[in-house]
Amino acid sequence: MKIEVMRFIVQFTRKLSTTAIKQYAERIPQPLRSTKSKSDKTSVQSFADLKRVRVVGGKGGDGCISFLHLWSNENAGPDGGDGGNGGHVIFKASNNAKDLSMVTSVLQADKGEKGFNKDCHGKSADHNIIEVPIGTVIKNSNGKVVGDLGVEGLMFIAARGGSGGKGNHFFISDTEQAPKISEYGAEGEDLQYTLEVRSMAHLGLIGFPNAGKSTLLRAISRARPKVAPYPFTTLKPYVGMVQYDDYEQVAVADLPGLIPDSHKNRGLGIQFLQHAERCMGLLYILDISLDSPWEHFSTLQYEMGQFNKNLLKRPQLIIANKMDLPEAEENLATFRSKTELPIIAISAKLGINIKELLHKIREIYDENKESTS
Ligand SMILES: Nc1nc2c(ncn2[C@@H]2O[C@H](COP(=O)(O)OP(=O)(O)OP(=O)(O)O)[C@@H](O)[C@H]2O)c(=O)[nH]1
Ligand SMILES: [Mg+2]
Repeated sequence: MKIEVMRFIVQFTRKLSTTAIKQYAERIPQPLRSTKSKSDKTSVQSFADLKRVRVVGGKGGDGCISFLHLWSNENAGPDGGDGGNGGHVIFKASNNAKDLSMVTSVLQADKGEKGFNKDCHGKSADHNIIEVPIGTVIKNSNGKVVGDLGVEGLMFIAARGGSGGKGNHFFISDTEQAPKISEYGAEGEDLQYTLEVRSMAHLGLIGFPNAGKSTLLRAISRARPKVAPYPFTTLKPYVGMVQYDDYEQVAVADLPGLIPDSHKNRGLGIQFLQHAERCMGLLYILDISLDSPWEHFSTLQYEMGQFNKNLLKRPQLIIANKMDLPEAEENLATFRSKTELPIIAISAKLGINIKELLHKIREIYDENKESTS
């Protein structure tokens, strides 16, 4: 009897644990509110995804001219040491770097030390290794891609340092026993590159100025882009992280506003559209309280398509913002009747329906994360 009871208990707990695991695997990840409050620092950092840099390799150290004099031998021969090599400038893909904001526009490596007497060679300079985000593409001054740092630890030598000059001991020959010549160290390379981060965020917010992109990013993450009731408040991209309770994080980018003819470089133009290209999916955000928001949506799509047809094939979601305003309900109903695409109605300012939006964002992320990794 006792054994039967035991067997029943074991079977019951086993069944319970498998259902618990199954339930956990099937459950929808819940978005989390950050436990940390927003930073109270005055400076707000934008996301630098493009940078033009000049790189200069270190100069090699000069060789030394010297003759050894000993008490027993006045002319003990030349003993000038070689100069050390100049350092290289190297870009290295690293998980520590999230964007290019820490990369300065001129990057220089140290000079090699000069040679000394008694055959002492100068010290070679250390290389200047600059950490850049994984997925940085390096283009030379002609716009040709010369490096693609897609894997952690991968390096690209951007500018070689000059080699150190030879000291006069090097020039001893049968005919010349006391050469009074040495080499200067070579100059390092001096080149220009453009660095581009291939992927900026998982999802990018696309919309006209004042649609509420920055307000939404502030509502869903700890990012602090400026919000103001005038157009073009945001001129640089900002990235915020949305956290979920299964430890996944989705990066959402607030991009500068788009206007008709952006693809012809009007407004912030091409530069803006390049930011959009670096996002896996696009969130079209519309001010639904304005007249005919469906026309705004088709203008946004037209601009994206004119710039790059592939952008239209990316995963997308329409967000109808400012649902708290009077005309919103009516406009939304008309918009829904005109399109079959899913529309999520929210109010970024009052925080209405944000949870549903975050679930939808997670769905898009889960469906497409393989394509980005
Ligand atoms: N009533 C209402 N106002 C909103 C809502 N969301 C944003 N706003 C207001 O709309 C104005 C513009 O918001 P922003 O977030 O700066 O808009 P943006 O799209 O980032 O604009 P740019 O950076 O200029 O492209 C601000 O005054 C916000 O307070 C909303 O859901 N309801
Ligand atoms: Mg903004």
